[in-house]
Amino acid sequence: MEKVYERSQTLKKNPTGYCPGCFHGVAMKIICEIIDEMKMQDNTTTVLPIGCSSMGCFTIDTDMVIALHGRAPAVATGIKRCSPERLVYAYQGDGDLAAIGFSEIMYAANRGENFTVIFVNNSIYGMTGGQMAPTTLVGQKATTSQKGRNPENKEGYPMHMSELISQLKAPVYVERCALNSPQNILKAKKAIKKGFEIQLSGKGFSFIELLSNCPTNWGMSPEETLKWMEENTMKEFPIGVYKDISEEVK
Ligand SMILES: Cc1ncc(C[n+]2csc(CCOP(=O)(O)OP(=O)(O)O)c2C)c(N)n1
Ligand code: SF4
Ligand SMILES: [Mg+2]
Repeated sequence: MEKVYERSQTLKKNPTGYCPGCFHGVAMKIICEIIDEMKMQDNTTTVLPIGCSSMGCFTIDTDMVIALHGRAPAVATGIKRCSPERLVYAYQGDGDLAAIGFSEIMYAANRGENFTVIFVNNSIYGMTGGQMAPTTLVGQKATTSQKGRNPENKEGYPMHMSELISQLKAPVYVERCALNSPQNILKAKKAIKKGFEIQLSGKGFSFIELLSNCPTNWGMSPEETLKWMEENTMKEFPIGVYKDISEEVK
């Protein structure tokens, strides 16, 4: 049999709203491929947040809700509890999830809600023009920290969401992946699919962090972001499985 590389059915035919070289488009493409492979297009609800993620409404062709800033886990909780047979996932940026929505994500994870969160960490507020996020690296420049994030200036340190969530008892599966190379994109695809499968077998909360880029607000070409991610982001945020109790949970 001949293998054909086709456009995913769940991927809308519109141009995306993303800047050239932005990995939001890559993340959404692999999510759409997984939904196709699992034959779940008609039974999936995507919960988008505020941020560049919200432009997923031009890209992902499933049922969809755009939640208020940070509130995607609360909205996903309601949808999943009312429709337990649906595949429900929240797709959130780092400003959305780790700043304004910190409480929502921690409590949804701690309750062990049976849905999946895909956390796109580009270490900056992309949509609003490059302000410092909780995940901004020490020394990384942002419009609100023009000399670079400085903990000595009471700007704090990067927050590690996968590590924090994996300390809780209820979450079943927590993995951090990166979108900076074809190998890592394939690993990310495997991780998201595993999270979705855990959810569909009723086992509980899964959280997949995707290290991403923002060429526009990092002030780099897409190629330069690849090197920068490898030398900086991935050193601060090591990729790997932080928790997996999916074999033990009934
Ligand atoms: C209640 C509220 N506060 C602030 C904003 C402004 N705002 C829109 S997007 C955003 C940050 C998004 O950053 P992130 O979640 O990292 O997403 P990215 O765009 O980087 O993917 C902010 C602060 C808003 N829309 N609503
Ligand atoms: S502003 Fe950044 S995160 Fe948003 S679409 Fe452009 S490159 Fe992507
Ligand atoms: Mg961001």
